[in-house]
Amino acid sequence: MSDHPLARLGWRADLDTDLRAIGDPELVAARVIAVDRGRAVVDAGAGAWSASLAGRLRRAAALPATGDFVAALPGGPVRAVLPRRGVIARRGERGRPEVLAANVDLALLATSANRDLKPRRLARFLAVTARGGVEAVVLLTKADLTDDPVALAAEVEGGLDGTPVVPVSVVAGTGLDAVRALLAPGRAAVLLGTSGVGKSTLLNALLGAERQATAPIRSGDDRGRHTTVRRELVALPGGALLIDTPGLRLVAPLEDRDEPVPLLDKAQVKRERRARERAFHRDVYKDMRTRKRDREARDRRHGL
Ligand SMILES: Nc1nc2c(ncn2[C@@H]2O[C@H](COP(=O)(O)OP(=O)(O)O)[C@@H](O)[C@H]2O)c(=O)[nH]1
Ligand SMILES: [Mg+2]
Repeated sequence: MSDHPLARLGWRADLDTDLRAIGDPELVAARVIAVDRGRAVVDAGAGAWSASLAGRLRRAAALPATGDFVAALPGGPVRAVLPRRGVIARRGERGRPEVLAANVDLALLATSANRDLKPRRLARFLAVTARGGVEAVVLLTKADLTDDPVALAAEVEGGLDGTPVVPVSVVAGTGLDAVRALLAPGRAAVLLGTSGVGKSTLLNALLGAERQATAPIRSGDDRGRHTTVRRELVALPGGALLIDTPGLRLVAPLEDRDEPVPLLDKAQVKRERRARERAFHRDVYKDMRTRKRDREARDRRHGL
């Protein structure tokens, strides 16, 4: 790992350029650990502070999300959000994208083996991850509550078009190594799934500490109680980063006609525009060459 102060929190070297491009030497890079009522808890590598947000960041799409890399004054406000790679965004009010987590490499879609298992909900989560450019793995949690979790996992996987399904039980201590194997130092994963499926319990198990509050699900309707109230990024002992989230019962993927997910990556937009222009010019030249060939063939036919 590099000796960048944010290396432990997953800093990407390509962001150095974006930070410098802002042109303010007083700004430092920091990572958003959590978002709290219009403020962001950020860490530049030496401990977290609660930062206010520069005015122009308060618009929904530009609002820093957990996992964002930002430019901030040390101990002070967040001035800019750096380009994102891999986002979890849902369709908010009036079809506007709401970013829930940014710079995530992997989404762990938790669905419990008892009564939470709903293929349509999984499909919606998978639409969200696909749109955000995030790889996904389904975790079949509370595997101890079913007789044959491996068969159930295989059955779910069969309906999923290539997304792996991993059975895991914190109670029985099974599948945890398989989950650890999906995580890598400096890479961020996000736990998604409805409330009560065991996300925080899993995070605590991976952390080896009772950090996140967990709560028994309500008897009767099997739903969780939203014990986890904010999206929070936690560093695990192996160096991987994991974002716990509250339940997302009504997650709606963005649709084609919605505003694009705010990746804020101007370089990417520019690259795509250049590629389109090049393709256009290629077509123009191809057209010119074809016409020239046709003209020459015609001239030859006419013996010129
Ligand atoms: N049987 C069983 N229960 C679990 C397991 N993991 C979590 N739970 C229980 O499920 C309930 C909800 O867990 P929690 O982690 O708060 O769910 P979250 O809302 O997704 O974060 C708690 O009562 C946990 O003890 C598991 O592997 N097996
Ligand atoms: Mg929770």
